[in-house]
Amino acid sequence: MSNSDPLPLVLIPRHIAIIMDGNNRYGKANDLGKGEGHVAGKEALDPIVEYCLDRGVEVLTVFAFSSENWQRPPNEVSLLMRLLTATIHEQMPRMYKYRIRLRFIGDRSQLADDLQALMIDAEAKTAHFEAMTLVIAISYGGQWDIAHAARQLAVQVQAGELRVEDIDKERLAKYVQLADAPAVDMLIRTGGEYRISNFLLWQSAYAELFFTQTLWPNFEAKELAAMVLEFAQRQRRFGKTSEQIEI
Ligand code: M2E
Repeated sequence: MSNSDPLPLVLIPRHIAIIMDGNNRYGKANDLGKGEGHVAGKEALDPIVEYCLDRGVEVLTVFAFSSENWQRPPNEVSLLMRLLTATIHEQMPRMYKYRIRLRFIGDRSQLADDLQALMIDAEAKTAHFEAMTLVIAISYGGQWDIAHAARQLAVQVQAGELRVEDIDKERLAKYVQLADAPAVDMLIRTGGEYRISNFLLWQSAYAELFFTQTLWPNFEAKELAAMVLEFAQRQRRFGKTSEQIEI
């Protein structure tokens, strides 16, 4: 089967998550100025979104800024914040064109008020779109996500609305970010490191993992297509014992 042949829908990942690593190394390798690697990285997402739309992927989640990224040099943090803001503005016409719902996950309380307002506005304006959901993780950490969910259950216990004995993984699952989305099927990391780096810990419990040396600005839809084919082959092997995905 070639990379571009259609796959049966059961073999298409419903949710792809990407750790877009390698922007700074790309900048150094290409003699770009400080931070310019992130500018290059900004361009790489569009063809990936188009591939996912074309293939019927329901949710694409990208790690734009982690909880840990706050510890980067202040100049880089402020550049990333400006780039995030500019990118959201720039992406809006594409969201309308392709009818993509834009959502954000992460600890918004740490973000500037104008960025928070922009995020709310972008979500509201695209909430009715159904072609695909693009999720941008900003100030996100998987441990924050789980702690934040636990805290909401604790509030219910404290209010006498929930008994401790009724807390289980199904109950907690309703309060993590993206509780209403399918679980992550494929977790991809570019840039050559073999870590999950506190990304969607809960949501990726059963995800197939993919790592590539390719630096994020060089990551192309054809490499993603090859990974999706590999995903389908892994599912098929697994499928030998599973009636549900036997085709
Ligand atoms: C992104 C943000 O490193 C980041 C710089 C800004 C762009 N970027 C990478 C993103 O992840 C917002 C939207 Cl709407 C799309 C992509």
